Amino acid sequence: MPFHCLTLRWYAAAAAFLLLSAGAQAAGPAVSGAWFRAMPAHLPAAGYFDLHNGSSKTISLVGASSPACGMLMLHMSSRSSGMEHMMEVARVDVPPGGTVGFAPGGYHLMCMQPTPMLRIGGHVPVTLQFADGTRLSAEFAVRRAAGH
Ligand SMILES: [Cu+2]
Repeated sequence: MPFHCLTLRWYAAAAAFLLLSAGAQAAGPAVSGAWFRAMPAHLPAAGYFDLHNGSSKTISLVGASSPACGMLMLHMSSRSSGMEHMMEVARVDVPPGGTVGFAPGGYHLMCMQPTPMLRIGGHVPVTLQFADGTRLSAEFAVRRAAGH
């Protein structure tokens, strides 16, 4: 009986360790609801998504790239005197366990020179770069300006 008990205990410890490992892998940055608003005539297209930080440290988004965009910038929209302005931002911080929404009127990605890959109804890959060197790839749906 002692041997049997020890064996069971070992299996329980191994199972707990495997669960912890799987949890650690999933606890990085995560992207959801990602899409580009395609504009006519290859005008710059804004990209929207939710960025979740599943880790216990603040993460900082510092850049993005996509083969569907000549250049992909981090932008912030703001309103002043009735006009919407956009400016480039160097980094967007997401607190531990938090989510930052990239949405119309606020943070967004800006696809400066859309290539023919950016087709309405399709998907394009985007790579997000973080300050700690982490990279995260995500698929962005491409929708017409109305958002569907
Ligand atoms: Cu913009």
